[in-house]
Amino acid sequence: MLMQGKRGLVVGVANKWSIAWGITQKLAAEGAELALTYQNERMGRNVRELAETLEKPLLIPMDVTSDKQVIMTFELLKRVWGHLDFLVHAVAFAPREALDGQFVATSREDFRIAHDVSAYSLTALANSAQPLMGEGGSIIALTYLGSTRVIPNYNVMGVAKAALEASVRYLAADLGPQGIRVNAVSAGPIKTLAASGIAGFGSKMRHHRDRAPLRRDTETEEVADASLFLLSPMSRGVTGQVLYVDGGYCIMGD
Ligand code: NAD
Ligand code: 0WE
Repeated sequence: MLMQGKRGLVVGVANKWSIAWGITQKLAAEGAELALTYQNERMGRNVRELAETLEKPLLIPMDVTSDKQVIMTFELLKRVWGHLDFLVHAVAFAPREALDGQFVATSREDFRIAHDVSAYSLTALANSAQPLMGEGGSIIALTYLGSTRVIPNYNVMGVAKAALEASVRYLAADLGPQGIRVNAVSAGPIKTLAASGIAGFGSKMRHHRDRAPLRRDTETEEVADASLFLLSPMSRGVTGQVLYVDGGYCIMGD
């Protein structure tokens, strides 16, 4: 029971395939008390159904691009819990047209949206969480190798993930003196809602499976286990890091 007596917020559950849902289930199994946010009412229906399997979860609507909704979420957490131990950021979005063709053609507006949703949101959430994490806490964000390597079609999302990973380091430096750790988990490709409809995703998965030292797909459950490590006291000496959970794919040169 690694998370017994701990309370945390998970942002990014859309459905049962969501990496955030895999993390939620691990945290619940280790005794954590959980709050989940959902992007909008459409997602809310799924999330409410999934949350029926959890013990007294808090369910809160929050679009991360709305300062007002972010503030309202943390006001509610302060009122009901008064304290927060951990935060999971598992949110990414770029307009569909930006994830196709050349990165060089990215519009100003698509660049702005990708960075607002996928990168700035971590800082907004961390700043709101900070006062609730009195005696320390742990924050993680989900990222992808496209931040440091050119992955065809990942395009502006790769640039946003680079900003997200740099944000993890700056946040770790700012919040470290208060005992708050900030890390990222870089997952290999997994078939989730965010991956559906991405041209050639199947071949991306095959390419990964063929080259990764472990010669298999990345599983949500192993991403969740690494997340649990970073959220628990087991990782108390670790902050500002990107932990790759990709079967070793990122070490290969070809
Ligand atoms: P997912 O579609 O289940 O999760 C993405 C979530 O982002 C959804 O819950 C969606 O509601 C939320 N979201 C998007 N815009 C939002 C907004 N404006 N406000 C609030 N929420 C918003 O897909 P996933 O694959 O589980 O993605 C979770 C995280 O994992 C993302 O950061 C993604 O980049 C990362 N990741 C995914 C993979 C993969 O291959 N699936 C690999 C590495 C990293
Ligand atoms: O971060 C992601 C995907 C995030 C994502 C997905 C979508 C699809 C629907 C962001 N925005 C949107 N916008 C939409 O309209 N991943 C790590 C999964 C992913 O996406 C890829 C990948 C991988 C891996 C896109 C191209 C190449 C590889």
